[in-house]
Amino acid sequence: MTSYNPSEFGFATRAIHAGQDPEELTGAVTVPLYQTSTYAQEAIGQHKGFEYARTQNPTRFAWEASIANLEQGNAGFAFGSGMAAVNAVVTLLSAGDHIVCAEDMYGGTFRLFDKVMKRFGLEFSVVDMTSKEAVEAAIIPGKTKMLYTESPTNPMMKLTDLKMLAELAHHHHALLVVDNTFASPYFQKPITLGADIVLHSATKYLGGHSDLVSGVVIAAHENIAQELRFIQNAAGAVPGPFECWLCLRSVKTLAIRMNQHEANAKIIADYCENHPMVIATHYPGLQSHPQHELAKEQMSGFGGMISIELGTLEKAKAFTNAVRLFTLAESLGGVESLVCHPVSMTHGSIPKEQREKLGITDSLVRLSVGIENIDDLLKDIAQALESLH
Ligand code: P1T
Repeated sequence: MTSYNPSEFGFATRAIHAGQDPEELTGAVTVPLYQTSTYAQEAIGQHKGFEYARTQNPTRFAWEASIANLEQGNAGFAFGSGMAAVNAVVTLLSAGDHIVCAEDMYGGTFRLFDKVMKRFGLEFSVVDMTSKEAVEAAIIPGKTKMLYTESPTNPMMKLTDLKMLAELAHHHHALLVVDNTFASPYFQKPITLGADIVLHSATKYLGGHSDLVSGVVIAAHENIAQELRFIQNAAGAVPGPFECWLCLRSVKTLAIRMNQHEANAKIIADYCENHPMVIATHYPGLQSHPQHELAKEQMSGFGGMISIELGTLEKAKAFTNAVRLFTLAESLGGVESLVCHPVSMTHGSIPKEQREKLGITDSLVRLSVGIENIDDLLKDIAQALESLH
């Protein structure tokens, strides 16, 4: 396989070529879809390195090589969903180990930790990861084996200082895990900031077209890669080859899509911030964002996700009913714009007191800004906000 070194090739070039060399047998320019569960063996113990498709699939291997390259990691591992990816990462640990995790993250991740992993003896402290003091205070030396964060967070768009967290984690011989779903590797590369493991819900920007559910984990170092490879095969939560093929197809346009998501989101965030019906606009690209400076340092762009506070549940409902181009739906990161009501949709499993402390109120709505014509999106937001008077 050709090596696409990040010091030689830019992101958009690598997104198209890394892991996606023309196939040897026919020269097919697109990686073929190996829709097979098993492989013929010439004799007992003699085969081409492919035995069974949970363990080896050439389409999946191509996608894993592609995403490892884009995140500048050692190796990538694909999973059947983002949650399967999170699950695989926490099962690197053992009963009695302690994880310090962010208080503001996808509700499903919190649910997995709180309702499933605790039953298997993993212990969690949920803290404000924007505060070094809070993270330090939660670390139990010798017992804390992982710091787990999202940045930007879902849905409050908070950032965590990834370099700071990596230093803290490594000082305590713990791993730093970063869910990079919201930024995508185009705008943020946590491994270059010290993270040991990066993961994605590939359902979002990596897939990019709201037509697949998948997940991916990238290991920074070979020793973690070996453990993840073992878990991926032993627990078996692999995606089908078609999902991997779709991801390979989609990632080729990641750079151009992310640029457009961001260009549109910046305009909409500015518009919302200056609109009298919007009480607060959460977007790292706004100067008013409390971590705008950190965003400029650790990200190369601010992404396409915005949350807005509309004041009352009635107004949130009216807004989601009034928009015509923004479809009311869970998920994010597709080419089409979506609107979501986190309290009733994606963050219902976070206890009410914790939600309210974080600002995830009944009147918060989340926008996944798509790549439609910005004039149409702005008109849609404008008419929906006007309808709230
Ligand atoms: O849905 P799935 O592919 O299993 O991914 C889970 C997941 C993990 N991490 C983050 C940051 C996520 O946002 C998600 C899924 N989130 C949604 C479905 C949502 O609408 O927020």
